[in-house]
Amino acid sequence: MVERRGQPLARDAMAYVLAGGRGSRLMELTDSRAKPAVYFGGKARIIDFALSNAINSGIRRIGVATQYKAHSLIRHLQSGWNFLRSERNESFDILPASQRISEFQWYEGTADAVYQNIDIIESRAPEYMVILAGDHIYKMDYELILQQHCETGADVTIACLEVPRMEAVGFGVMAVDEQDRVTDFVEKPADPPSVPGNPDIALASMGIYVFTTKLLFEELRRDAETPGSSRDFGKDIIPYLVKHGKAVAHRFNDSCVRSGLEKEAYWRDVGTVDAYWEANIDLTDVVPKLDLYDHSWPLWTYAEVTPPAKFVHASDGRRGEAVSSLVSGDCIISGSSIHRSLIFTGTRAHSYSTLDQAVILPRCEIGRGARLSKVVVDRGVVIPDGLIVGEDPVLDAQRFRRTDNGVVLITKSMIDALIP
Ligand code: ADQ
Ligand code: ADP
Repeated sequence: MVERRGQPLARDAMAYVLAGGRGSRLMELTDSRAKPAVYFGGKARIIDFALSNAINSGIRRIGVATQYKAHSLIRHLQSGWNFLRSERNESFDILPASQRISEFQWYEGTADAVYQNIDIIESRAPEYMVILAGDHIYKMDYELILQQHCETGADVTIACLEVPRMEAVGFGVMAVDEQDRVTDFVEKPADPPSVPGNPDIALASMGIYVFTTKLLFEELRRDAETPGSSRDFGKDIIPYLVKHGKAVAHRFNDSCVRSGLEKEAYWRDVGTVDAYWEANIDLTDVVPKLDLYDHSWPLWTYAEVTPPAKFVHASDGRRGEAVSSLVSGDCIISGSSIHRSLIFTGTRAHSYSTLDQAVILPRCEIGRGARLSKVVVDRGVVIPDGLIVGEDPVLDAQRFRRTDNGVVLITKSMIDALIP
């Protein structure tokens, strides 16, 4: 860890997690839950990464703004994240849309998701606000961005990533001077500007912003009175401050490595079925880029109390085994062969089934003799005996959701449709 100077600023900060977006490119995986509530890494949900970063950074006041299909997310937050205590000047606020300023109005944009809860934030009295997205996989020490924010006297400090220039079309992209002061900011440009000296790299906003609370509230109130504003950080608040105030870039690639959290900076959006599948399967590498076993930066989540995973022979002696795989509690792998896969809590895999590069969400059943490869199987799916997926692309695409990269997403309703 980096040596901290003086009092940690994290104790004066509130982390405010924007968790209202659907994440529609995850297709049927977000039919019934918001993207931050999607399962990830064998045990956790996507939002646990931002929340664990906040706790590990020393932040003890947290707000989560929810909107789209929030039930599963809220249940998870209430079960796992309710340990912060007001008696210790800590807080955990779940802030669904349509509750505050107007009874009927949803959050218009990300800035509105903060604006509508100004009174609740005020009651928690943080000096700094760390605005976060709830849908990214990464480790970050927010103390470092808070320190930089105070040292530079910026109005807003924006965490940024170096990305290949043409991948930057989906981000807010910034230009900076030698002191990393942001001189220009364009939200989702068709032709992203590159960094000086490297035409192939652009500086992309991670959607992580640090403000003093006072200035943030002033900006949100100004924006709320600006006709035509979409009430969004990326589209409205940040471009305004780049033009009329002082915005500074915080370089994640440097700070992630400098803080000792990863050997090489790691950040994933997992916004598509392919990216989601790949980031999960990457965890089965012998030395994965994302280390979930680092006790100095634990990934906290709500996990059911379960019996251990169990591996047994089938009655005729066929081995039940898993290699290069992550298998959670309450799984029984009986005479089934599992390779390079992630099996979440509570799955039963029956004899003569094989799983290869499979992401199996909680409480599934893999029928006898089923053969699945390159799949994502949604929670609670019962795979029929003998089902084969990953060998006939045309058939897979007819029956399930198959991506261009050949990853097959299987949900309950797709399995139901197979039964005549
Ligand atoms: P996007 O990811 O496109 O760009 P957006 O869809 O607004 O921005 O989502 C940002 C976060 O806010 C997500 O975590 C989402 O779940 C949440 N969210 C979206 N709408 C919400 C609402 N109405 N209420 C509550 N939460 C909501 C943003 C920035 C870019 C930046 C990328 C980095 O605008 O500049 O590059 O994030 O991923
Ligand atoms: P198959 O793989 O042939 O379908 P089963 O699913 O019936 O086999 O289970 C095989 C083995 O898994 C059982 O003999 C037992 O050892 C173990 N098992 C199954 N269910 C349970 C359970 N509820 N608790 C503990 N062990 C179980």
